[in-house]
Amino acid sequence: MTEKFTLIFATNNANKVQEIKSVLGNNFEIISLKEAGIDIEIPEPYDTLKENATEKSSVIFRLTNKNCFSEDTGLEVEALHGEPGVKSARYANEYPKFESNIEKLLYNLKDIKNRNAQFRTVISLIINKQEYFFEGICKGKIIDTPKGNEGFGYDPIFVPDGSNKTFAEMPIEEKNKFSHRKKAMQQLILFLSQNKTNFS
Ligand code: ITT
Repeated sequence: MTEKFTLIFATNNANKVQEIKSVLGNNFEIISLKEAGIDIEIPEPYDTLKENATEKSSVIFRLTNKNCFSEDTGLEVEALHGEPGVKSARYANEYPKFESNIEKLLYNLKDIKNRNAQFRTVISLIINKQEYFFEGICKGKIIDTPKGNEGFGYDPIFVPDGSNKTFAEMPIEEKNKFSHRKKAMQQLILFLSQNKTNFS
């Protein structure tokens, strides 16, 4: 790995691309599906983050034959037995809309005192035709009223442990101090750095 190492990021979520690009060092380059000129909606039919991540990376690997990765993320709420979890994007209905997902979650948590939750990200990396997984978890609490305009998804109602602000009240650099996505990505970067002689 002498030059910049390039990976396609199999996602249609522009916020994820922005966050992941913000944690990359100089040795890596990420190309989003949009930047690669790939316009495809990949179904996420499985019951686990890991299987859905595999589905997204495998579809793009079959299409491009290039090294790539994807990630699937869920918000797991303790009092709701891990829901919305793998269904986070389409919790309220089939058509993902952040506001209605938040509304449904807050409704389901009405009068419930236990507000513990965690974001969990699973990355599937396909490199030299082999698949590797990386995971990142961020624990925190769900608040009653959305706060902040940054970020996406459930960010306005999630306060990570160690902060008194929601993710939506933080610029990306601050979210990265806590973020599930950053933790998973750091592992991927470490793995690539440690194995660089094996990959091209
Ligand atoms: P791709 O599958 O194209 O990557 P997606 O938005 O469908 O993008 P997921 O399947 O991983 O992504 O869906 C996870 C949903 O969970 C996402 O739509 C958000 O609502 C929420 N989510 C994921 N990461 C989040 C984060 O860092 N902060 C807040 N909400 C998040």
